[in-house]
Parts: sequence; structure tokens; C-alpha cells
Amino acid sequence: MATLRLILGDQLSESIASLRDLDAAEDTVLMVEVDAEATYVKHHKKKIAYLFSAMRHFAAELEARQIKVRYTRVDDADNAGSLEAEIARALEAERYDRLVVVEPGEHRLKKTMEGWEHRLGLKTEIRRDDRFICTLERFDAWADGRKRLTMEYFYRELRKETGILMDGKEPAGGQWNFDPENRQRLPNDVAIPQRLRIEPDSVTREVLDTVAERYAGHFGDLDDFWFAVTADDAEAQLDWFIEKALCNFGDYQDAMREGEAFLFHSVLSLYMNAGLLDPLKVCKTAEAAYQDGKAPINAVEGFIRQILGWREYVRGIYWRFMPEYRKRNFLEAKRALPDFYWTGETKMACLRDAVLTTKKHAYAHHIQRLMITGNFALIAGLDPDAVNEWYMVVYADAYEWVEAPNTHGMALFADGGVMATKPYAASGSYINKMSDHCKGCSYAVSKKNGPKACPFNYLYWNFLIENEERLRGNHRLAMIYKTLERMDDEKKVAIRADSQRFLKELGI
Ligand code: FAD
Ligand code: DLZ
Repeated sequence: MATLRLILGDQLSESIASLRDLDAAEDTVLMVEVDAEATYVKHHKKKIAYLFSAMRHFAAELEARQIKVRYTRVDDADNAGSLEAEIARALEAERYDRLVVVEPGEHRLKKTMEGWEHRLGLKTEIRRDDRFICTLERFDAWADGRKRLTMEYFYRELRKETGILMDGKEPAGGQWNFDPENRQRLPNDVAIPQRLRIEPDSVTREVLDTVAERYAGHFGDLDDFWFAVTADDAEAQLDWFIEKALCNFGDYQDAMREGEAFLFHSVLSLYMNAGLLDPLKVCKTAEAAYQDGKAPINAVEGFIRQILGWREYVRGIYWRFMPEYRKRNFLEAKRALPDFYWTGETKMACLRDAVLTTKKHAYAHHIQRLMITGNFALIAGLDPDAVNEWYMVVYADAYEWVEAPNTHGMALFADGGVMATKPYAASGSYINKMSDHCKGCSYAVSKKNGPKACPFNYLYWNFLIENEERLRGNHRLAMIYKTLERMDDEKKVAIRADSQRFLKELGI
């Protein structure tokens, strides 16, 4: 049976289910670079370059194994522009008995895919994506009937089921979670390791030229491209992380330092999300580093929890609650996204650093995403649709299955508390505690009101005032609402006035 096997840009795994029963004599693998996928949100230039180059390398690896590949480049003259139109073109060129594909990571494409059999007139088999540690059925079985979907309990079950970081029935190191140890400020004298750079080869250089020309209007810088674009180089990045950064990952996981984009983070999400690295293998490699005494338990457990816990959990949440999930706007937030999210032109040092890092690298680490850009969006009451779109555009690792629960749920509380028990709202003092941004900022973190005060300080209280009706019943906010209750009216008026002035100056 001649089978056409479509591989999407984030399905670059040798073990992908759509290749499993491939008959090299009969079958063709289809890979297509299309404007529709590059522009449904205007992805960061570096993300497009990374994926197109990784796709070209993956296709070449398949061809080296004598597998027939039909590959359309984005600038091919007869490129039909979308996945569906490119499949149709492949069907005009050759006869196939069926199309085999693995389900995508985004709801919008899943809906389109489900119509292919009918619209293309070809038997279409959509296979499960089994590159995750937990199946969606397993997640639902865990979630069914629970009042709260607390990540920690899901994570503990996966620890037991996989045996990762387990001493028999007990957690390695005697505790499930070492988070309380992982919130240290980064001392000035701790040096940050130099990243492993993969220099662009001729394939990547050609892609960079195409992207520079074709997607010139997209956000982000293209120069200084050092991402891996093959599974071997992604593995080299994993090895680098284990050797040079993992040991400090735990202690400084929540820290920020001006001008330092990566600190001790792994920068592996873009590889796992596109299929160049297997998440289970990443967890096991980190576990082996603990067993070999190369990294302490708080670092290794903290790192593994992000992947075995959070990564698997957010995928389960996404598919359980979509499409209704993204329509929620629990806080009825509606302000427009300020221009500085694109330009970095703001006097707030922490936001400027997070946006400029993002523009340069298509990367920011978790605390910058959650507690700087995300926290500002939350307390300024920005429209969730605009904020979600921004996060989808700007990061090389962004796919809706992982972006939406993190942004819509964790950062914005727009899901009303599926992901988080309370909003991750914080004032300037949190940022000052975890970073060195405030000392060089035009605003004073010590000032609570007035034009010189850190905007996070008054916006934080303004957020609680604006959302009092919706949030007062949240028992985790009881103390903070008690403090608000005790606040004198004059102070509240100043908070409201400062917030209104500041948001007006931003034009939102
Ligand atoms: P590390 O800090 O080294 O962590 C190790 C790995 O754990 C990551 O590579 C990632 O695979 C996983 N991980 C860590 N935190 C999370 C999390 N909260 N959810 C899922 N996986 C996690 N991650 C994405 O992969 N794509 C996104 O589009 C994305 N959008 C986000 C939006 C917001 C508002 C927030 C707060 C977080 C978002 N994250 C997203 C999660 C997290 O910030 C990134 O995975 C992480 O910063 C990637 O950098 P790293 O590889 O250096 O991670
Ligand atoms: C993100 C992306 C981009 C920029 N370009 C392509 C492409 O040209 N061809 C392709 O097959 N996939 C691309 N992707 C990845 C898809 O958007 C991704 O598979 C879906 O969003 C589902 O996760």
C-alpha cells in the first residue's frame, strides 16, 4: 500500500509514529515549508530559521537512509502555501492509498487535519503522538473526578510510574520536591558558563538568508544564530547542560541578572518541542548525573520536575480543556498590549531586559516569562488574546499546547484557577529580591507611589482593587485582602491615580 507520510516541523523525531511501519520501497515522506505555518502568528525570525533548517537536516537524514522524501522549500516557485494545498499537490504528482500523520500540537491544526480525509478524498490515519511520557488518556484518568488538578500530585504519580529519582517506593533524597531550596538570589561573584554554540552550516546559512528576506517584517533578530538543528547537536547541547549548568540549576532557578539571558537554564525546550530531543531521555540523563555525583538532588529534582511534571501536565491540561480553555477571560482583562513588548523601549529595566533578550534570542527563561512579562500583563490587565499571541510569536519553543496553559492559565489566571490556585501577581519587591535590575532602573523600587515609584508597586495593588469582586473569595488571597482592607483611603486613591496615569501614558 503506497503511503504518503506527512512530517510536521515539530515532528522531527526518528521514532515518530508516522514513520514506524514505513515501507521504503513504496512510501514517500512529505515535508513542506509553508507560509501558512510561518505566519498564522508572525513567528520570531529565529524560530522560523531554526525549524526550516532542522526540517532540511531531518529530510537529508531520511534520504541518507534510502527513504524517499518529497520536500517543498518555502521559496519553491510552485509552493502552494499551506499544508493541505501541499498534500493536494503531492497527490496530483503521484498516486497514494493513504495518508499517515501524527496528531499536531495545536487545536487549530487538529481541526483542519480531521477534515483532510473528506476534503482530499484520501484515507487519512491520524496517529497518537507518543513522544510524551504520559498519554492523554492517562492524564485524563488521573484528572477525572479531582476537585483540583494539582501538578505536584500528578508529578509524584509519574515519578512512581517511571521510577525516575526513586529509591524503591521512596523519593530519592527523602523528599518529593526541593523547591524551597531553589529560590536563591544570584551572588555577583557566581560566574555564568559560556554557552555551547553550534555555528551555522551552509544549510542554515541559506535558510537564514531566505528568512531575512521573506519574513523581514517579523519580530526578532536573526544574527548570532547558534541553535542546534540536528538531533546529534541537540544532544551535544544536553551534554553541555549536564556538565556545565545542571549543578547550579536548582539554586538559581528563579534568579535574574541584567544582560544574562540563560544563567543555568538548559535552553532545551526548543529541541524537545520539535522532536530533536526525547524528554524521557533528558530526564534519565539528568538522573544519571545525580547518581554519578555530578549534580545535587535539589538541582536534578528541580530540573526533572519541569519536564516530567510541568511539561507533561500542561499538555494534559491543554487537550483536556481546549478549545473552551482559550476563550476564558476570568478577570475580564481587556487593555491593549503596550508597544514596549515589541520594542523594549521602556524605562522599567526588568521589562526592557526581558523583551530585548527575547528579541535577540527568541528565548527568555521561566521567571522572566512568568514574573516579568507575564506578571506585568496580569497586573496591568492586558487582554489575554493579545498576550497569548505575543508569547506564541516571540519564543523559539512556542506551540500552543505548552504556550496556552502557561500564559493563559499560569501567568494571566484567565482560566479562573485551573492551573494556579492564585494569580502569580507580584510587586517590585519580588523583582528586587530575585534580580539586580532595580539598582539600574529609572524607577525606585523603594517608592510605592508617585511618578518615580516602580510601576509594579502600585499596579500590584491596583490589580487587587480592580479584581476584588472576583478574587476576594480566594482563600490564598485572604491575608492580602485583609491588608488592603486596612489600607487608608488616601493611599488607595494614590494607587488608583498612579495606575491610571501610568496606563494612560502607555496609551492603553
Ligand atoms: P529550563 O528552565 O531549563 O527547564 C527545563 C525544561 O523543563 C524546559 O526545557 C521545558 O521543556 C520544561 N519546562 C519548564 N517549565 C515548564 C513549564 N512551565 N511548562 C512546560 N514545560 C516546562 N515553554 C515552552 O516550551 N513553550 C512555550 O511556548 C512556553 N511558553 C511559556 C509562557 C509563559 C507565560 C510561561 C510562564 C512559561 C512558558 N513556557 C513555555 C515554560 C518555560 O518558561 C519554558 O519551557 C522554559 O523557560 C524554556 O527554557 P529552558 O529550556 O531553558 O528551560
Ligand atoms: C512552527 C512551524 C513553522 C514556522 N513552519 C512550519 C512549516 O513550514 N511546515 C511545517 O510542517 N510545520 C511548521 N511549523 C510547525 C507547525 O506550525 C506545527 O506542527 C503546528 O503548530 C502543530 O504543533
